[in-house]
Amino acid sequence: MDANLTDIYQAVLRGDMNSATESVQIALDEGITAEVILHQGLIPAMEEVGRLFEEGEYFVPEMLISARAMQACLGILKPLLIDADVKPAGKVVIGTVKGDLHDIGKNLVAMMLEGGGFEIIDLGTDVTPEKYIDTILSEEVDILGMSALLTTTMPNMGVIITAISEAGLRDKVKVIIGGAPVTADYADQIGADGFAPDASQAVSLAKQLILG
Ligand code: B1M
Repeated sequence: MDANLTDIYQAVLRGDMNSATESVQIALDEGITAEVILHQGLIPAMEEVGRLFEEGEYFVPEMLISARAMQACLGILKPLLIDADVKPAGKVVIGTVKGDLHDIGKNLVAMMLEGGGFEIIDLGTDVTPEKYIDTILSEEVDILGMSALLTTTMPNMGVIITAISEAGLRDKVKVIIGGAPVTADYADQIGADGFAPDASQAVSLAKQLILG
């Protein structure tokens, strides 16, 4: 791995926000692209944080400070991942489902969708079915995007789809879902229109659903 990417990886792993953001800036100055920094530095670091948590070496505070470091780095990369000249492809309401506070992946998906020309309404985390319904009613939404990182909150995706169906809104929006425990089979099972394993495939999926 390039030394700059190793520095970024290590800094996120340590939860050292200042060092992580400095290393990202140095990497950019040296010509490493935002995509490479994301996929070869930041995302692998968060995967390692998850592994260390599973093994009992990291606890919630360590996960939290690593997440803060990652978010700060994403703040620097955001303008570079978004192409401002793209015409609006549609409107997406996105959120992390009720009971779930993980938002790094959701933020990344929102960022890449914005980069792909979609207008984004980000409802944040711990989003209730009512909040989704209110947004579909008040905005011309084309796509409803849901993220879940916990096996315990994943079923809330199905609850939300049932709620929008009962509100008579299911035909108004395409539903896309994702998050570490989510699968294409699960998307079929709960009646979503599609699943994406990562942020760039979420953009292709959204475009395919809207533009055909
Ligand atoms: Co938590 N956590 N966490 N955590 N956390 C996981 C998810 C876990 C797998 C760690 C582990 O055990 N290995 C585990 C879940 C186990 C399970 O359910 N089977 C876990 C746990 C247990 C918990 C707590 C319960 C811990 C506790 O309190 N005892 C707790 C729950 C809190 C809650 O939500 N109610 C908790 C808390 C936290 C923090 C707050 C400390 C922090 C989150 C901070 C934040 O998000 N602001 C945190 C973190 C950082 C993680 C890990 C380490 C990293 C998650 C992450 O950001 N990944 C995670 C371990 C892991 O995932 N390996 C873990 C990077 C991100 C870019 O990837 O989110 O997968 P991801 O998103 C990807 C794709 O999934 C996809 O695209 C993204 C970009 O490529 N995608 C979509 C995501 N959403 C999509 C939506 C789409 C399409 C694609 O369409 C709309």
